[in-house]
Amino acid sequence: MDSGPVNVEFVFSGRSNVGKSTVFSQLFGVEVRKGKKPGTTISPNFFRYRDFLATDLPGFGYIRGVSKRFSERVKDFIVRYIEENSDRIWAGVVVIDSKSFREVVERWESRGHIPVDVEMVDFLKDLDIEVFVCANKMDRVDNAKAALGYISEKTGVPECRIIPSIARDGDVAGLKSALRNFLSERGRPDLLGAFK
Ligand SMILES: Nc1nc2c(ncn2[C@@H]2O[C@H](COP(=O)(O)OP(=O)(O)OP(=O)(O)O)[C@@H](O)[C@H]2O)c(=O)[nH]1
Ligand SMILES: [Mg+2]
Repeated sequence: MDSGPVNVEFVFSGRSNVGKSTVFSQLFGVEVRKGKKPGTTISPNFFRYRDFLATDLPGFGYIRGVSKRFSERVKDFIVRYIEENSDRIWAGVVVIDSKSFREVVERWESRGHIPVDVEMVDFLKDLDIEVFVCANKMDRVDNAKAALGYISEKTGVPECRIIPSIARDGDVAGLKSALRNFLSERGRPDLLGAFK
């Protein structure tokens, strides 16, 4: 039944250890490996429903205990995967750790670099993929409003597309409804059953 072509795909991307796999399993009700250590997801996790596919990509950025060369290969894989499937990828969910986001951005900017999360958002936009930012680990943030505003300012994604979550505690309701609304607006309410 689910063996025909995939026409609609959502990808979940972001730095290592931000909670991508936790978000993914909460949204779709599937068990995937979640880790204490960064670099838990080495190859993607897939969830299929009719002609819809959700893909939990490996994390990018520094991975502890893993060579720089391997990290580069993971990054190349992610970029190639998204480019090759861009025609069917309707949405990219960039998951971030709301607590460490500011610190990471400041570190990269102080070195004159573009933060990888920002780079990923721009990369998706260039491919005409709709971007949602999942601001995860909100339990570790004191001032939610300030944190969400900062994320919006740095990524250039409007605040209505910056969606807070605490995936560890099962709180992904905001992201779930945003993605469901998006499918409905795009004429595919038949795919709403993909969500838990
Ligand atoms: N405090 C807190 N921890 C969380 C939250 N969501 C996930 N975590 C924890 O973050 C750690 C990493 O979670 P994963 O889902 O494996 O992260 P990932 O982004 O898939 O990691 P990689 O596959 O290595 O890229 C785990 O210990 C989770 O329990 C959250 O909302 N709050
Ligand atoms: Mg993972």
